[in-house]
Amino acid sequence: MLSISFFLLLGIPFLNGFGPVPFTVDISLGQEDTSWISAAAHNNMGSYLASGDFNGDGVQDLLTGTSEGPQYTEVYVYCGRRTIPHFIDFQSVQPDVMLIEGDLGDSMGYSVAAGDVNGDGFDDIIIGAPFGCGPNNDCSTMLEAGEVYIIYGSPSLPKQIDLRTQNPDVIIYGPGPLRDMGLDIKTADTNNDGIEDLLISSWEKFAPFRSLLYIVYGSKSLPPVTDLAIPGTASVIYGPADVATNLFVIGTGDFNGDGFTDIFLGSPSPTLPS
Ligand SMILES: [Ca+2]
Ligand SMILES: [Ca+2]
Ligand SMILES: [Ca+2]
Ligand SMILES: [Ca+2]
Repeated sequence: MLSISFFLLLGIPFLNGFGPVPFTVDISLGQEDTSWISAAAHNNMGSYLASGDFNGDGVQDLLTGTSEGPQYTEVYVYCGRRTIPHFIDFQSVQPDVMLIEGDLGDSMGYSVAAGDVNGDGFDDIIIGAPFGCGPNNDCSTMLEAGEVYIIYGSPSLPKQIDLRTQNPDVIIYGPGPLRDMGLDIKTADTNNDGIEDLLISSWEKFAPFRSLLYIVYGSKSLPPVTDLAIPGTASVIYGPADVATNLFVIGTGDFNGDGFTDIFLGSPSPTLPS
């Protein structure tokens, strides 16, 4: 069975943080600090990663999706700790792992992001499901509308959340069918209010085939449901009318020194979920 692995090198307190320089690590010889293997074949685990301190213990945690699960889609949160095993097989129940499950066909976990979007000091778990079918899960009218879920960080994160039966803390719906809202998600404080905002890539997969970026502003009082079909719920940046162009945030920072975070948009042309 072909599964996808990824590898983590842990910095150690020496010169550049990794060890004596120059150094050599050969993953084919198992010299990485830890490697993780996915729960099932062909589920794209590790294609998107994000990190943040979701449980507020001062140690960074890892968030990764598996957008092509055999039965449904899954997202894993690995809560960082001082001693990480050399090998983690996600096919079995693991300590320090939180499992989030979603609807079959939604490609939940195709994108993931981390950021403190409610300003409580805990990084939040942000998950894109670009093939989600909207508020009533009606794929006959809202096919590929796209959904984004937020689960607030907390010292008491549950071991498992099943989004087929449980609501996240916040859900954002795409404004209509064929949008793939949530194709890519980044976070940055773009309006300088001290709370990180959501930068969500989307499409209009109908003439003239535009790519879009939604900015949903973080807030201490985010509503549990945001429907982007309602005008005024988000800022919108439209990309060029070009079916081949994605509008992804490829970098953020204050590049003109005015104290406000700026956004670099690019078109990395990733493979769309199928
Ligand atoms: Ca942590
Ligand atoms: Ca938070
Ligand atoms: Ca903000
Ligand atoms: Ca700026």
